[in-house]
Amino acid sequence: MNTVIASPYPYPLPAKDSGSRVALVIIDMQRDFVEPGGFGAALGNKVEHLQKIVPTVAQLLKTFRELGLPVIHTREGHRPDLSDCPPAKKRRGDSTLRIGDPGPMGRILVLGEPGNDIVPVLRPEAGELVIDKPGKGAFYATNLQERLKELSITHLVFTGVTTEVCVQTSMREANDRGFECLLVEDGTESYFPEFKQATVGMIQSQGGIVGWVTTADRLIASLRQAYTGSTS
Ligand code: C5J
Repeated sequence: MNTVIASPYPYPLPAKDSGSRVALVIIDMQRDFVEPGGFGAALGNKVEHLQKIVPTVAQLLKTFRELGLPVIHTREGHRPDLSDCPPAKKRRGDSTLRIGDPGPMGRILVLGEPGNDIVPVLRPEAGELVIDKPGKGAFYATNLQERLKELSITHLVFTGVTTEVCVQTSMREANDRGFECLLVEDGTESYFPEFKQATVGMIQSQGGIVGWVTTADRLIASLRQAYTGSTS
């Protein structure tokens, strides 16, 4: 069996041609969260924390594409009429910058606005799944579970932002649905480094209560070994 060096113990990869597949999940790498001049920055967050993972996620994306492995992108956003935004969610946060309000990159967290786009270097390619989600978790009010089943995906590798909010929520939802979940520590970030560290710790605690944690280099080497027979 091919495994990835991970914590709390090696992560098992599905065997080639086993009928079971591993997919990369890239959570919410949206311009509004990641780029200077977006919604996240307007709230006073340090987007530099998030920007530093972009090359790592790009490297993972390239590897999955080269190996012909599935990729799933998510975007947090709401319909323009906000009919899918619970009033409690809209009421939260900074009173001058709420969901649906005009922001620096278009209406905040509204589908189709420039700020809702994925950063150019990670832009989805034709054939890749793009899940628009109104919640923090990627399974809530989406068809993700059905799509994963159709594609025979049983193993999910999580990257993206922010670690303690949408990444962790999605990973917990996936874990509860029986997916084998792996978090790439250097492929996820938070505006708050201490929240990231706490999340990485809690995911792998108690024998992997939510899943496993690894690094991009380790994952890439194992994927190449498992699916091409070579690490280069
Ligand atoms: C995400 C958020 N993507 N922090 N959203 O984590 O509100």
